[in-house]
Amino acid sequence: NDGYKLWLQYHTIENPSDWQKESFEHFKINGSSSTLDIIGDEIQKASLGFFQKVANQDTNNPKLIISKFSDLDQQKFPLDANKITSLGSEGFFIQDFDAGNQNKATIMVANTDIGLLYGTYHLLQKIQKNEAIPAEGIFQSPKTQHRLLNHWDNLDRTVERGYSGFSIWNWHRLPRHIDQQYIDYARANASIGINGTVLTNVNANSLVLTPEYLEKVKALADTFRPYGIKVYLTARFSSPIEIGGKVTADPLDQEVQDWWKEKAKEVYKYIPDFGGFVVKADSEGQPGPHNYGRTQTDGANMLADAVAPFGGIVMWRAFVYSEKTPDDRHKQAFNEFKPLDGKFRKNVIVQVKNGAIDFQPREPFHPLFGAMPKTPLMMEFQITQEYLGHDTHLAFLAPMYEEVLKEDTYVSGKGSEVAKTIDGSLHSHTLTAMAGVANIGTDRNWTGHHFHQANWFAYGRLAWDPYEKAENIAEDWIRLTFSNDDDFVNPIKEMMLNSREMVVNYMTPLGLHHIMARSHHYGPGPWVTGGSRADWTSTYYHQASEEGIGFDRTATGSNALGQYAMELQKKWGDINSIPEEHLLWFHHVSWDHQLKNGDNLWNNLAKHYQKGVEEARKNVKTWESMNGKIDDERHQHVLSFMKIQAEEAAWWRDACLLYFGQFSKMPLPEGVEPPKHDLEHYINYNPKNVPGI
Ligand code: BDP
Repeated sequence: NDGYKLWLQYHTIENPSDWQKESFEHFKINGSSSTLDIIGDEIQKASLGFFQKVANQDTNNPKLIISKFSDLDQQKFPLDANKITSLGSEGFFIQDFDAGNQNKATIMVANTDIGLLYGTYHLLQKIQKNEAIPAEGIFQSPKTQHRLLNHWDNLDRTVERGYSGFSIWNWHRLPRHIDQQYIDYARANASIGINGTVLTNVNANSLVLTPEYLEKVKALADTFRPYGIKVYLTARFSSPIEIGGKVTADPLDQEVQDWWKEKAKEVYKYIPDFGGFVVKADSEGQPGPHNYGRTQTDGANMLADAVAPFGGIVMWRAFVYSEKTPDDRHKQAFNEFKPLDGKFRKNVIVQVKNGAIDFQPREPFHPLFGAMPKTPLMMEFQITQEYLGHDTHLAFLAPMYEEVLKEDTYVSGKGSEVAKTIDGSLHSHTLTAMAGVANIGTDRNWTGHHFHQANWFAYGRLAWDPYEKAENIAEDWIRLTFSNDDDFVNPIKEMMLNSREMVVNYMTPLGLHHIMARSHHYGPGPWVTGGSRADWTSTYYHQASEEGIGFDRTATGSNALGQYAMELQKKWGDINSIPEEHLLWFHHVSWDHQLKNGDNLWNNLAKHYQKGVEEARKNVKTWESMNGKIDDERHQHVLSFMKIQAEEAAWWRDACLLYFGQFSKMPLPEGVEPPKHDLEHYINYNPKNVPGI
C-alpha cells in the first residue's frame, strides 16, 4: 500500500451488519448527472473494498435511496420541507426511515447533487468506521462558504514551500491530457468538503492569465466541476504591464481598470463558474497598489469590480509588510488594514494568516481577527510544513488550527472566538471562507509523510466546521486510512495529538519564533543575523542577550499587544499571567526569571527542548510496536521518517541550547543531555545540503 488512496481506502469490513450489506445490495439513485454518476461509482468502489462484492441498483425495493428533495417520492417519505431547505446548496440529510409496509430504507436527501455527493462520502466514512446512523439522523451543512486549497505551484511545476515532489498540474500536457491524478485529487477534496482550488502561487506569474494558459485552466475546471470544486487563480498586480502592454498597473487608471474588466470577461468565457482571484500585493517583492501610492482597497476594489458581474470574489491577502517600515513586523498588517475597514467592495474578503508573523509552530492569533467588523475576513492556514520540519517531521496540525479557532478575541465581549469571525457569525457576514496552503505534490502518497495526509484531511474538516474537535478528526483519519483496530487507533491517536506540541518543544518553546535556518527554514538557525532584511533573521525575533531573551511587544516595547482587546492586553501584558506558551512572543525575560513551576527560565527552556527530543524518540518506539498491525510498506516509510525526526529533534535541541547558552551562561539542568558537538559544528551543519545556510 503506497498510500495513494489516502483516507479513501475502503478496506474490508469484518462481520458487516445486515444494514451495511443491504445498503449496497439495494441502492437507488434518483435522477441523472455527472455528479450522480460519481456517486454511483463511489458506492461501487466502496462495496468492492468493504465486502469484495459488486453493488446493485434496486429500483423496486431499495434500502438506500439517494435523492435530491425535488426528486423524492414525498408521499412515501414525508420530510419537513423547511428543514430540507435550510440545508442550503451543499448540506445533506441522512436518516433511517420506516414508512411502514416494508418501506424501510436509509434515505439521503439534499437540495443539490453536490449535497448528495458530500452525503455519500459522509455515509461511506461512517460505514468504514463501523458507526450506525443516529436515530435523529445526520443533518449537516458547511459553516463556511468557500473552503479552499491554495497551491503555491509555479508554472514550471516547482512548488514554493512544497516538499512532496513537483506540482501535480502538468501544464505541458494540459489541456489535451487529463491525468488521472486530477480526478483523484478532486475526489479526495470532495470527500472532505473542499470546494475550491487556487491553482497558482501567491507569488504570481501573469502568464497564467494568457489564452494559452486559460485553456489549460479550463480543462482543470471542467474536470473538477462535477466534484463541486471551483477554480481560482492568483492575479499578479502588474499583469496589465506584463501581458497587457500597458505602461502602468495603477488601480486608479481607467485603462488599467478596463484591462482587468476585459481580462475577467475573457476568463469567464473559458470558465463560466470561475471562482475569482487571490492577490498577494506589496509584500516580499510582489507588486501592488503601494507602487502607485494607492491603498490596498484601491487595488482590491478594482479587481472586485472586474469579477463582480460574473459572481466572482477577490481574496486579498493581509500578509503585507515591508522592511522599509520601521515598525515590528507583527504590527504592520493590522496598521495597514484596520483603517480600511468598511471600504472594501462586497465581493472582497481579506485573507489573514492565523498569526501575525508567519505560520510558526505556535503563534498567538492574528490581531486582525475581530478587528474589522465591517469587512469579511477569512483564515489562511499553512498545511505544508514550511516551519515545522518540512516533509519528514510528523506534526498533526489540527490541534494548532483548533487552538487558533478557539481563541477568544473578546472584541464583542467574552465568547468572541476566532471561529466566529470565520463562519461570519460574530459580525453577521455571509461571505465566509477558509484557505489552506496545500502540502500536495507528485509523491505517490501525495504528501511525503503518510501522516501529513492527515493535515490535508483535518484542514478540510475544519473548513467545513471550524468548531470540530482535533481529537475526532484524528480518530476518523486513522480509522479510514489505516485500521479500525483499537490497539492501533488509540496509541496512534495520542501520538498524533501530541505531535505538534512536541515540535514546539524541540523547535520554539515558550513563545520563541522564527529561529529556523535562513530562507529554506529547515533546521535550527538561531544565529541567523544580518543580510538584506532584519525581519528575516532570527536575532530580530529572539533578541537574546546576557540580560535575557524574547521580543518585548508590551507597552514598553513595540506594543503589538495594544492591537488586541483590553482583556488580552491585561492578561498577556503581565509577565506572570501570560500563558507561558506565549511568554517570549510578548516579553523580554531575564534568564533567571522564575516560571510557574518555580524553576528559572533557562532551565525551563532547556527542559522543553529535552522533552521534545524524548517524545520524538518515544514515537519511534510506539510506531515500531505497531509492526504487523498495518501494511509493511507504509509502516517502514513512516518509521524511517520518524527516525529522522528523532535525530533532528536532538539537532534542534543541541544547536539552540548551545547558542542561547552563550548568553544565559548557565549550565544545563539535570536530565538534559549535553550536546554532541560545539556550536560551530551546528552553524556549519547542512544535512539536506540545501543552499542558503
Ligand atoms: C512565507 C513564505 C513565502 C511565501 C509567503 C507568503 O516563506 O515563501 O511566499 O509566506 O505567504 O511564509 O506569501
